[in-house]
Amino acid sequence: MERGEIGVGLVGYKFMGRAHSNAYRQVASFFDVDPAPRMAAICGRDEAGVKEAADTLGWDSYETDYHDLIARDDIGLVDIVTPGNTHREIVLAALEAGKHVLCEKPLANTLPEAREMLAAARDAGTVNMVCFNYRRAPAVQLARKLVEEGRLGEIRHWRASYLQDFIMDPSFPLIWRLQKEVSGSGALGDIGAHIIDLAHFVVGPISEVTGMTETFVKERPLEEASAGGGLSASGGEETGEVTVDDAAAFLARFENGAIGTFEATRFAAGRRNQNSFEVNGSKGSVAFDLERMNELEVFFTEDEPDVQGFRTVSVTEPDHPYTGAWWPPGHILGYEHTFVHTMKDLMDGIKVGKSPAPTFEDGYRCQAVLAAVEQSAASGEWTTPETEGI
Ligand code: SOE
Repeated sequence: MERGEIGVGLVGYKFMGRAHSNAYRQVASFFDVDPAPRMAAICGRDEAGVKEAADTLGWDSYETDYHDLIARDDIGLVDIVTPGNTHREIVLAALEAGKHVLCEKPLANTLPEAREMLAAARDAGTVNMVCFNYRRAPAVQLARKLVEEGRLGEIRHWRASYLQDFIMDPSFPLIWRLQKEVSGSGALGDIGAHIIDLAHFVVGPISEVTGMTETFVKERPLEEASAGGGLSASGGEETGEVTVDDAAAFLARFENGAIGTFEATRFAAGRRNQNSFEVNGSKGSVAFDLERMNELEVFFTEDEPDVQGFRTVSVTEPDHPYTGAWWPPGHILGYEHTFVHTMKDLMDGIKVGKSPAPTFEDGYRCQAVLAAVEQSAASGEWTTPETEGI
């Protein structure tokens, strides 16, 4: 049967642009999606850069102004992978134009922006989704299944950390991720958002938080200075203030009575991208580690005493979500597959006109926790995430 297709316009072409482009290229080859994505145009302000990206990443054309991309009748889905300070304007324009929208995480730089974007998405009635890709690692899906089926019993603990180390060197330049007006926050909103979304996915809503943030390196070379360009009048290298957190840690209470600990840092020497969590329940535990993303550690109190202990489930059997579309058991998947799975579910959502989770409402819930952690870090008080507008 001839399957339909939907024109995709991707705004942004760096790291997430490459990950999303790869997913659009792959999804229809491995999943029976209808519509299938047609890679109509990629957009970026630097013409040389976006032209090269179009050529190397497989896009039919390119645009240098997102307004032109959104105005195109051959584009039905707009995907936003730009820095957080542009999410709101691009999403609102795409929704206004009646497009389906996928937005990278976190949804916005502030809670009011996220609330406005959620309301606009509801008014638009098109499909909306936030790219919290780690939900779609098969082992994360299994963790949620075990919790949802009650096989871990009453959930008592959620324990998560997302550890990176790429900015530990004080000479690392003041990139956009370290400027609050562009990125909204630092490790908290970038990688902390992932473990908040995973907590919502696996355990459920968070009712209150208390947290702290820290900025270890407070001044960094400006990017041009770092590239050997600008020098200050005094002959010293030009520097700028880091206006975001380098690390965040917070406690949480969940609505279901569980308690949570969260840590997000870019100063965990040796941890390149370690996103991990553990859930402890009255009947067992599960533990996930992105560095071993095809495995889930499980423990069940009901196992016979002589064989009780954590064991490793290889989550590659065909009856897990997504795995059967790829390779035989034991042939493992990678980081990029979580984006292909995201696009598969997005295409399925567009087919039936239903926004696949995580939707903009999930994105708003995450933004509310981020805002509550920042508020708590400033006040030293337990803080309840805002739910107005949900
Ligand atoms: C940088 O911290 C980053 O690219 C995040 O922005 C992504 O969401 C994460 O998947 C990998 O690291």
